[in-house]
Amino acid sequence: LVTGFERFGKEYSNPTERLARSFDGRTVGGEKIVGRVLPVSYRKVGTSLRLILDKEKPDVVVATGLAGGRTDVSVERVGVNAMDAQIPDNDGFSPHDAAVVKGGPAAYLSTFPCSKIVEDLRGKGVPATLSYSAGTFICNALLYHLLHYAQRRGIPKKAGFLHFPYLPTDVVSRESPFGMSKPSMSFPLMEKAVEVAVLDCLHGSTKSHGSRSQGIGG
Ligand code: PCA
Repeated sequence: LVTGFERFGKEYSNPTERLARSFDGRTVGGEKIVGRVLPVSYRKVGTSLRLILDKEKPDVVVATGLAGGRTDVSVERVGVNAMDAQIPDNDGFSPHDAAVVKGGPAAYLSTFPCSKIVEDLRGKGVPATLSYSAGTFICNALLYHLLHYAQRRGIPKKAGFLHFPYLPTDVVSRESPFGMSKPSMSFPLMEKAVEVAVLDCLHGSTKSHGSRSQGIGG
């Protein structure tokens, strides 16, 4: 499963909506991909995700979202049990000091191979870094819901989140106060990133751990 998000706030577009649509129905590493677009809503995102997971029962979930201003693909390592909105979500809701799941653990670690994904993305010419915060907006809430579900149901086996920079077309008219454009990434590079992440998840689940731990880098 590859998920993206609809447009939100003052953003011109959300490249991850396009990513989810573009991957829907594709085959990657011999596996069929389902692509779904999720609502930018604290109240709806968990339910929407659960409906998809119950129906599709995916082995792997690569969730994606826009993090305008970030310089490269952020491979998110952790989802925290906190909702603190800096802007209202698409329902006009701005929670503060709230839990994603009441009584849930403070945080979950992503179960996809974060470091390997970063290494492989760079190896394939896609700028990427490991990130230890997906923020406290909807993307983090989604990651938390996803890992919470996986922890309880055992599905998906591998799950994580990629945050993407703006598209080049969305920054050319978005000058910063210093006259510099915001960082951006082309859509084909974003597609490459999702593909690499999916492949790394699939390889990890089909090959023995022994062969993985002997991989280059580490
Ligand atoms: N980015 C936002 C929400 C939806 C999206 O694409 C976030 O980082 O939380």
